[in-house]
Amino acid sequence: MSTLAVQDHGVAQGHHDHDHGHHHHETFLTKYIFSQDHKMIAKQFLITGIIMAVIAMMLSILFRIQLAYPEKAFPFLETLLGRFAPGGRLDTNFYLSLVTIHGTIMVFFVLTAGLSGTFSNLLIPYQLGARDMASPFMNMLSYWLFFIASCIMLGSFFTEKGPAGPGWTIYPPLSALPKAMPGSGMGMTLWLISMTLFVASQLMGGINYISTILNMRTKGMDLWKMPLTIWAFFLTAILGVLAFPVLVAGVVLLIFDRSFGTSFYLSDIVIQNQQTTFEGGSPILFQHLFWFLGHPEVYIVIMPALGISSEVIATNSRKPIFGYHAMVYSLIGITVLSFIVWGHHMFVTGMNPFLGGVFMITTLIIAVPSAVKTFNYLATLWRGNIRFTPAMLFAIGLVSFFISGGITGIFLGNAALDINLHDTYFVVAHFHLVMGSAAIFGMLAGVYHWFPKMFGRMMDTKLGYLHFWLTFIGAYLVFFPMHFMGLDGVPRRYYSFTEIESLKQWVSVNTFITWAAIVSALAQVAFLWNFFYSIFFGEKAPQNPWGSTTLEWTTPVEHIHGNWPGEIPTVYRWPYDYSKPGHDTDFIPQTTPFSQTLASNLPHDFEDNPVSLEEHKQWVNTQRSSEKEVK
Ligand code: HEM
Ligand SMILES: [Cu+2]
Repeated sequence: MSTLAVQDHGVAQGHHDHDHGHHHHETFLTKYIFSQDHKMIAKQFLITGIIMAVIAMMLSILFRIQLAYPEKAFPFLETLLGRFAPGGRLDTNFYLSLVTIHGTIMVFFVLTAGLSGTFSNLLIPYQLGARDMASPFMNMLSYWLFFIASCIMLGSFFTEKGPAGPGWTIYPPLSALPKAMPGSGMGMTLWLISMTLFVASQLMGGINYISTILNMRTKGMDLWKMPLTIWAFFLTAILGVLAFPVLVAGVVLLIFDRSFGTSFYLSDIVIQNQQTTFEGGSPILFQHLFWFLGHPEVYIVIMPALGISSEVIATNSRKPIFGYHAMVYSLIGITVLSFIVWGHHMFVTGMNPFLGGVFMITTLIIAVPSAVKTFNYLATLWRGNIRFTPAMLFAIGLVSFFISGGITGIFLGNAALDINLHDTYFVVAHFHLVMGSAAIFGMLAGVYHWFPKMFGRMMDTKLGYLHFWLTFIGAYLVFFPMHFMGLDGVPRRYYSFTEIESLKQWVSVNTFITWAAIVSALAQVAFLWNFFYSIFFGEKAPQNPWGSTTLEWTTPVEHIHGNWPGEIPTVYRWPYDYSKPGHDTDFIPQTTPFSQTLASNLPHDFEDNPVSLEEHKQWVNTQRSSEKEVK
């Protein structure tokens, strides 16, 4: 089967594997630090991601204080931040740096690396029946590049003028002219270095995921038997591998403009009455390159979360996922379409209206597969035998945010409306619901669901409920009012808008939002406590706590090298055989052969096996007639 055996790792891949060739002498360093084991790398991504999320959240609280009390001084801010908050008020430029680093960390370091890195690493080998990634060594390298990139990004806080300030989209000219603002100097340079390493890490991860999925599936695991999580990670990896290099290309040209006097993005700029030497470049070129990554990026963030929620919702509704094939095709549709919609971020750049029209149509079309997915979630929940585990609540929360944030996307996709709403808080509200909240909820659903698999222990359910309700209500209280501010024209990225008379009335709403944000931030303490406490002291987990059908729950609770002690199990059926009448448990694992029970939800499972398809049909008929007799 697999030609891509993991030779460098000493693990025989495939189903006829013998005892491992040699033993590994594991030291602390090879086990916890430079581990090449996908399960350990998943934990490394998760814990780094959680730390970055806490930092980014605290940054948002800092700038929210400024928005809530625009004229007030808080001495503790000066104690905390020193020269960045002279007299207890945030420095204006530092405010922009905070917004920039908050956005950068959340989008890239938490939701791209933290979410995708954790669950792709954990689940791809587990759910496909592989002993590890195609290249465990490259996998390790991918984590360490990510780690170094994180350190450099955070390190920029210790430069003289502070971190990058042009926003997470780093538009020129602010990003291209080192003298433009304090955040255009050293901090900007570190941002560019950090992101280049970050992209290298993403490419190593992505190529590994793709080749593992294509080459290392166990016997019987054809593409149509893969769980939807794997489909989502697969398509996400393809998106990343195709889109991220374009960002690097854009960044390299930006470095040339900054340091070597080229004019890719700049032309005819006068600084303090002095004509610069730039001519002929265009900042719009940068926007094209940026958003060619930037738009797929929002799907890189949301697709793994959607995959995770499919899994969690089907398991906890005890029902076969509704429309499995439709779910896969809509993921494929989103993947393809997301490359031809980037221009909707540039409606106000003066693009030719015909071109704007094209981007508008493609953007609105992408709402169709998204709506299909939403419909499938709701249909799966419909009349399910729902178990409200914390993971399930977070998955349902995702569906809620995906709907309420997605609807405003339809408004923004219309060029005529976007021209008014662009760069207002309406946009901030939209992307925080659909990307920020929905994706974070998907990640949390995944953490609660697979915690027993990762750490062999259970998390506390009551704390999980507390965490869910405070965060769910908190997120709506924070982001919902922002729509109305946006409709009234409150601009984003403004340190203080109170000089504009008509906008003063929004200060009280801002104060409300800030307090809601502080409460939601405090709610995360319940999660952090639960998470770190349960790693060491949680109740011991059973092998298959949620009654799931997928392969990862057939491995021992204690992690072992190579995942399965003996042979890798063979797969016979799709992953959503829940609640089949006539079977004594309400789930049939993928490893149960048809000779033991012929129940399957997909006739497709019997492809290449006409005999068992015939038997299956007879079996279904006997089931039906015996059901009728009972009635
Ligand atoms: C505690 C929760 C959060 C709060 C209170 C919050 C609040 C904010 C606010 C007020 C802004 C600045 C808007 C402006 O002035 O333009 C902002 C920017 C941003 N946030 Fe959040 N946010 C939170 C969580 C998240 C999450 C989970 C994400 C992940 C997607 C995220 C991504 C961003 C991005 C991309 C920006 C734009 C940065 C820029 O303009 O360059 N935020 N956030
Ligand atoms: Cu977009």
